[in-house]
Amino acid sequence: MVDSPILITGGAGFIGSHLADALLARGHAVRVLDNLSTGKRSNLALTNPRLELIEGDVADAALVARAMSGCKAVAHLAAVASVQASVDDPVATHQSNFIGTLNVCEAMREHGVKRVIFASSAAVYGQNGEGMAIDEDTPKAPLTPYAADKLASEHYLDFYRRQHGLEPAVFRFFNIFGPRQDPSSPYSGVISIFTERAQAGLPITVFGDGEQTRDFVYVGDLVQVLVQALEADWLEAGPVNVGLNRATSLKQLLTAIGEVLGEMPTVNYAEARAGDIRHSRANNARLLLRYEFPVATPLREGVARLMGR
Ligand code: NAD
Ligand code: UD2
Repeated sequence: MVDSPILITGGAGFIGSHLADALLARGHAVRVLDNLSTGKRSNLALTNPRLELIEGDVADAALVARAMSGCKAVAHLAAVASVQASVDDPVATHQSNFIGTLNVCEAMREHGVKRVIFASSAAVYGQNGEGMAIDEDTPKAPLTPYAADKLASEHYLDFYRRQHGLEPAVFRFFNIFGPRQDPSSPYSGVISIFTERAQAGLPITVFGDGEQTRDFVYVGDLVQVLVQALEADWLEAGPVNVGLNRATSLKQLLTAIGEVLGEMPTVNYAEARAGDIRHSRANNARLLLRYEFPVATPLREGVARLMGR
């Protein structure tokens, strides 16, 4: 019998490629649809015959339908993950970040595929709940095209759930980090930027006083949850925050990097970024109720793995 693959849109990217590795290790066949805009072939185990890469765009409805054919489930992770890119070009990023979701929903309907994981973001809360543990019922305040596209995608997935029986598992990721996260833009994840610069002996710029906090989740821990959501017999509706309910300041992050390197990196302080959120932390009660969350990888260990130590 031919094994039905799990489709991962954006599977050549940071999170998607770790999910592909985990699914292959569990014996699933995997099909990746990715336009390689930020994703890379080298992130994928392409010599594995159970892995297939389709190079193309989720904005192309016909291609998404072809990629969906014969799949047993979908992880829809493809998006322009840079908020700044959505601010600079809302029309172009809308094609990936919203039309892509709609195309996935329609293709699922056409091919009778039910289960879909969706990578939403803490960005849907905007600055609401700042300084508190943000739960899923916190009022939404999408402040950028990126956040608006994520929230609209969530609503459309819920429409397809009610109308067409789709089984969406919507996750609002807080700050995910780990190997393969692209450090090349000034708006890349702070951990990828800091570790890359520290390893190259370059100075690090902290915007603000370094006391701002984030809820950092190691990518391997996130992926264990995504795998459960793909394999579960039954899913409860409603979005789930993915965070540790743990606040880590940039200063604590720098200390962890210094410990792994054996010396403190050189740090410059600059003006805080306009609109920067000071504290972001997830109430993760729903995550812990619905999924078996692993013992969280400690920041220092995650940073060490990222730096290949
Ligand atoms: P990433 O840029 O590494 O991955 C995104 C992937 O999607 C890339 O491989 C890219 O080439 C692909 N892609 C982009 N537009 C596409 C298109 N139109 N058609 C096909 N493929 C396309 O980023 P990531 O951090 O792995 O993000 C994965 C998902 O998680 C994204 O949806 C992102 O918005 C979401 N997310 C990430 C974080 C985080 O902390 N990294 C936080 C919240 C949400
Ligand atoms: C995350 C998302 C962003 C958006 C936002 C919504 C990532 C990479 N960013 O932004 O897309 O969803 O959440 O809340 O997932 N910083 C420095 N120096 C640097 C880079 C960053 O000091 O070189 C600071 C930055 O000003 C911020 C903190 O580090 O205070 C974290 O920055 P980030 O971009 O990694 O994450 P965040 O939560 O601001």
